[in-house]
Amino acid sequence: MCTVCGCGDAHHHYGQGVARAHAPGLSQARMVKIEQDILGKNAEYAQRNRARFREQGILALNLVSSPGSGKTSLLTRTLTDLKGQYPLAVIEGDQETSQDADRIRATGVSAVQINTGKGCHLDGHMVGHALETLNPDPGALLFIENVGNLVCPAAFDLGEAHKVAILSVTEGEDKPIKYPDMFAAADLMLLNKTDLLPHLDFDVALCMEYARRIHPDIEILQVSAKTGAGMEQWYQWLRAHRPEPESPAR
Ligand SMILES: Nc1nc2c(ncn2[C@@H]2O[C@H](COP(=O)(O)OP(=O)(O)OP(=O)(O)O)[C@@H](O)[C@H]2O)c(=O)[nH]1
Ligand SMILES: [Mg+2]
Repeated sequence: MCTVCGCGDAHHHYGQGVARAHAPGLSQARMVKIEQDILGKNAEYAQRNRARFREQGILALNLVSSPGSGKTSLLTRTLTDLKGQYPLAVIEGDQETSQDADRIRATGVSAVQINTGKGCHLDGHMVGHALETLNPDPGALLFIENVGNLVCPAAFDLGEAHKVAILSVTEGEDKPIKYPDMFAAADLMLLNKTDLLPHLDFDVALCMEYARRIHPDIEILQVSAKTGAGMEQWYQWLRAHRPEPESPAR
């Protein structure tokens, strides 16, 4: 019998204790201290970024998801459709290659690629440096595509106004309850690749219920970056969340 959840099956829990994680050879107290130091420093950088966004009326969004959910595809379609309406800029995060930044630049929009190497997420310091290079225009929509990873990016504030979680229907409807931190941190979930639904057993209603179980107020839009279905609702969401020119950014 499992002593933590009482499920009666062979079930090992490593997310217990104050650190809610496990590292061989490190005590829970030591892990908490290390995490506090890292996140505290990150929070300072994120606040600097946020102040810059507020001053310049920039809507910064942190796009988070597993690898391959369609972040870059959504972005290239969005940029192509919105070009000329607003200043646009992109920061791309991947462990290696500049392929995504190249795809963004092919739309005519400026992009800076950050390669994190072994790192599994972007942080506030990296984004601050990217901003120096990118220098987005006042009033811009700034999209930050995080490293494809449904775990680590949830914990790191980049100074964004909102995290936007992209979940594609090929991943299974259970992802919000299996990776709850990401869906708790995101204000909007874009359910992508809906063009594939006729070929899958994916239960859209159940997926939305799972997401709302983790985050009751999460907004959810169904889209297809391939066909363009639902994209207009996403653009309306972007318009609605742009800061008023004279008022502080949200
Ligand atoms: N059918 C279908 N395929 C899609 C859609 N969006 C993206 N794809 C495909 O999904 C694959 C991954 O898309 P990307 O846009 O590279 O995904 P990503 O999230 O940016 O991937 P990483 O940056 O590696 O995490 C590509 O083959 C896309 O063509 C969609 O709406 N429908
Ligand atoms: Mg990508």
